[in-house]
Amino acid sequence: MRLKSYFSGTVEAAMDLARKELGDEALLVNARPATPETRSLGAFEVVFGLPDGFREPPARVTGPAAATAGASQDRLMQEVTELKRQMERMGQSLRYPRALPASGSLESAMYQRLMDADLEPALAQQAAQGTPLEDLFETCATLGRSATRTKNAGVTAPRAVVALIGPPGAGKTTTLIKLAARYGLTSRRPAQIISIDVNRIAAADQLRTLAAIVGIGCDVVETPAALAQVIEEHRNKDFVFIDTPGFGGAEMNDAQELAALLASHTEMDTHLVLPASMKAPDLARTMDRYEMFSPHKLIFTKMDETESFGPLINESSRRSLPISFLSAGQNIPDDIEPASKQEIAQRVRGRELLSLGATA
Ligand SMILES: Nc1nc2c(ncn2[C@@H]2O[C@H](COP(=O)(O)OP(=O)(O)OP(=O)(O)O)[C@@H](O)[C@H]2O)c(=O)[nH]1
Ligand SMILES: [Mg+2]
Repeated sequence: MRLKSYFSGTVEAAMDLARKELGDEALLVNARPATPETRSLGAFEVVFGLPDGFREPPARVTGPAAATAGASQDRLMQEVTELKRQMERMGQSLRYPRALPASGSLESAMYQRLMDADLEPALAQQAAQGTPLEDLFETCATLGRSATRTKNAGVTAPRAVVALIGPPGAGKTTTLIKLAARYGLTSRRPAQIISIDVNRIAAADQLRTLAAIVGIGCDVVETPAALAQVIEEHRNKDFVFIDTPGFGGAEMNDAQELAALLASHTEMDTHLVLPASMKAPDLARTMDRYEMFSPHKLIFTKMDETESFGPLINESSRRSLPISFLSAGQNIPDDIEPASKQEIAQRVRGRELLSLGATA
């Protein structure tokens, strides 16, 4: 089966366009708001699957297609990633192939509300048709890989080696201190903070100062090899928290060595820290970039700076990664909470929908 997209100002208009050109044989696999890259073609995109052997009219070369000819390798990579994402969405849509809910129905109101929360159309459709949002994603509010243990004073206890990774300014350092204070200090079990944030002296200073305030030791290392060694030196610590630098889109080459170490370390519990306030397509792209670290869990920060929480579920579902913690403010150590399915689902559904459901 091949895919073909149609763009227009409304989903209905895009569908009309597609049906006129393709007839009834083509299968609707997705309908969604256009991405920033394709928005110039229309506010909505519908994607149709064309059966093998389907003959379509000669393609018209439009703006983006023409632009692609001169695109850089980076741009090409982005397009491949976007295509991959579309294929994943198509897979979801094919598993739930019902048409969009009829307008005016409660189902349609729910669908619209969930779309407004930036939930993926395929997930919004499932939820509007009765699948609880809670069944569409995972949470796991734990620190450490459960198999890892440490021995202190003859007592064997679970050991947590936790690394926070994520884009610049996501809130990694602040979140790390909150977790160290909340889980390391209050349990009175030995903890250590390690920073591999060497390029920016000020960043290491920020962490050292915060670590001193919460009363936890802090080492600063310069290379991934040194990091591995210091983790080993602290093998008697119950908690090791590792802060890493934020790598921007153009800096991912610099991240490779660190990514390889974290991905291969058997004790490592790597949490990808992402701002909930990031635009949905940027969030998806950032997650794709950080795949090389093989993260185990997702932490969403800046929950206080957005009202659209659908992307939390989109990304957890798309990558099959559980959400571990949520941060909703700058206060250390208070503004952090273990992620709960009910809480996240309620935020995505919103209040109006709850009352709408209650009156139905
Ligand atoms: N509103 C809000 N601000 C936050 C939250 N978490 C962190 N911040 C703020 O975001 C800014 C960046 O936080 P950092 O912890 O330094 O971010 P980082 O990911 O370590 O940044 P780099 O090390 O530069 O990559 C700081 O001003 C934090 O106070 C949150 O949940 N809500
Ligand atoms: Mg930092």
